[in-house]
Amino acid sequence: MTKPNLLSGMQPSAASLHLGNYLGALTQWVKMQDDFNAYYVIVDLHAITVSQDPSELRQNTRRTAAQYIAAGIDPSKSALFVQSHIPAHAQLAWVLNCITGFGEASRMTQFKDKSQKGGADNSSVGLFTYPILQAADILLYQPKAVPVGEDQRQHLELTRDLATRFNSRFGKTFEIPEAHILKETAKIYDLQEPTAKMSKSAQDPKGLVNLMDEPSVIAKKIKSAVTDTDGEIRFDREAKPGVSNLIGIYSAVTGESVESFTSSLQGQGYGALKTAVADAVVAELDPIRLRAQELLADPAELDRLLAQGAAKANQIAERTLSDVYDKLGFVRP
Ligand code: ATP
Ligand code: LTN
Repeated sequence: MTKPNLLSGMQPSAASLHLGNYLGALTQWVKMQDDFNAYYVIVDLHAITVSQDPSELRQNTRRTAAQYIAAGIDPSKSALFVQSHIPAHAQLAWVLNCITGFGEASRMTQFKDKSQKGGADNSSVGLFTYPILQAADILLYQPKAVPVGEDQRQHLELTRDLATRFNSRFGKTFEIPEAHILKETAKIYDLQEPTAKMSKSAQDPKGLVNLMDEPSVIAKKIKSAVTDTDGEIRFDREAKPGVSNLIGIYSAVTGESVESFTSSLQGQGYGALKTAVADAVVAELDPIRLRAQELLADPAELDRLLAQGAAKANQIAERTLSDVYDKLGFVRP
């Protein structure tokens, strides 16, 4: 039986993924590669919707790829590739631009947020059409499932609307993809500000555990995590966000339930809690960091793996694009 297709994407916008990206998204992508024919794309065309330093972009693209492979994305099972290697993304995006209403695109809340932060004159037209390029990323691969965080729900709705519109005007061309929204319970919070999600755009780097951090750095960050003064080890997100975040991280990393972990620590203090969490996180991340470093030490091999992913992706992307061009009435060479 052939497996259904799955596609997801990540921006190469930082030198390291953080623990939130890893526990909230990447570990689930790793699990899903057995049940789906998975396509995982590093979206460099999306990255340039805001200004990028060229040498950092090049480095971050390879570093992102290395961390995904090190964390368990298997390039022999799934296609891991770079968006700009597949011309069809930009080509289909143009077609979809021409069936998207201006008002429809103007309603995207992520654009409103991002453009407000940078000021209207600093926002590019590329940032405005970002969700339409994302729709192209998805629709080229005919996926049934698209695993994303809650913040991407609106972009997935737009993608479904565009696919439905194209299919009804020109005949069945695209699979209508389902958003597979990653669990809220997998959400990891900032260690210094435990009511805010852990995010690479955080104010204070101490709040963020990075996959590429050395063990001593990880331990130090966890040991200086903000807690509270009542001294009780108990899971309660409202009353005890800092302690609950640490318990949540432990449970997500080890698979042990919150109840069993908290009862094992009864009578002990926050020092013991932090030591247990730091040890578990280091044990989980250290092999990933070392493997990523190994991969990065051989960029030619890494580029070969990405080229192999692109070759697999290009086949289906070209097939879909060619069908789209035919249906539109383009004269074919
Ligand atoms: P930003 O700086 O824009 O907030 P980010 O670091 O939060 O970015 P994204 O690139 O938006 O990360 O997200 C990549 C993936 O990681 C998404 O699927 C998202 O849901 C997941 N993710 C990001 N942060 C967390 C978090 N703190 N907890 C759980 N999952 C997260
Ligand atoms: N916008 C997404 C990244 C992204 C994506 C995609 C996710 C680009 N193209 C296609 C899923 C499918 C983000 O910021 N997380």
